[in-house]
Amino acid sequence: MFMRIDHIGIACHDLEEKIAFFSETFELTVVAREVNEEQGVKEAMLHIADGEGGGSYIQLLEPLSPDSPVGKFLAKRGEGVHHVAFGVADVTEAIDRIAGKGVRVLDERPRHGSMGSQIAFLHPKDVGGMLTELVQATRS
Ligand code: MC0
Repeated sequence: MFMRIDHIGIACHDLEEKIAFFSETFELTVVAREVNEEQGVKEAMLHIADGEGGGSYIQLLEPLSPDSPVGKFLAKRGEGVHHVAFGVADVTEAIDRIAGKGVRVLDERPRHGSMGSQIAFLHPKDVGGMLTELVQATRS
């Protein structure tokens, strides 16, 4: 079902500061920046490599407000890995297959994600404590 790790999402207080750190330290290039109001984040994608069905990235996330998912996460746990996102060929099909196995899917229908992707989240409590995201990348 999973084709690759699409991205690791990292929660931070200061997006510009973390972009400078990750791009300079690991020599990564920022390929996209976006504000996603629905998800309550300002974010940047740093490209690592290309794989089957899309690339893999580090995603840096700054909350738009304290009561957003990333804002709440930062208040509770501080900066760090917020979620792991796996690339799938068809996110709607993956949602159905995973929900059928009893895992809570937080998005019944795909939502808009980075770089035109279609995404859905799985409840961390049903996935060993890891907030898990499914990503169907944009077809080029
Ligand atoms: C919360 N919990 C987590 C967690 N967030 N565990 C692991 N990783 C996380 N990121 C745990 C809490 O510690 C708590 O456990 C329990 O889940 C309930 O959390 P809560 O703080 O009470 O918050 P809720 O229940 O209101 O919301 C948690 C939930 C929510 C995961 C359902 O954050 C959500 O719907 N997330 C999906 C959307 C999202 O995260 N969007 C931002 C990234 P205890 O044991 O303390 O009870 S958007 C994005 O990344 C897009 C742009 C993209 O990739 O393209």
